[in-house]
Amino acid sequence: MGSRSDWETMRHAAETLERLGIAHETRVVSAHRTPQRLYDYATGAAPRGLRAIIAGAGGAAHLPGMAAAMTRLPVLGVPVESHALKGMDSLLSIVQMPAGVPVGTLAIGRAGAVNAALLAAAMLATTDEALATRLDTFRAEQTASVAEEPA
Ligand code: RP5
Repeated sequence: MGSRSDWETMRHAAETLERLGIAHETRVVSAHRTPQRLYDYATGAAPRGLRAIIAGAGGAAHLPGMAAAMTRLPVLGVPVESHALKGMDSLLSIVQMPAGVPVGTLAIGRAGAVNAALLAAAMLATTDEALATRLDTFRAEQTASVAEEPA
């Protein structure tokens, strides 16, 4: 994530990965304030054995796109809700990548953070049967938890 202030949103991605038993790490890496840290993180991600990157940022949210430019790993971008523009700035900054360097962009805020984790899980599950089973269980439990009446 681009800032510690993004954690309130991005913790939902971490919690979802935790629930699915997916090993992960959480880091603050700012495209603007710590560009060398971003370079080191993105270029080192694949050699270290990471399989995907979930990048959350707000405002002029360059983090996901810059990370994607420096790694062949799939990058999932989460637009963090900003105060001034409610995350529309974050969303448009992340989603409008020019052809050639994709960022899989999720919804603004908590829903995007949760779904980034679930999408990463779905990708990893294509080559991990145990994870596929855990993901199926998660989906079944979610379905079972939906009430038929509002109250
Ligand atoms: C972005 O600027 C971060 O991703 C964060 O969403 C936003 C504000 O950062 P702080 O000023 O709260 O550190 O780079």
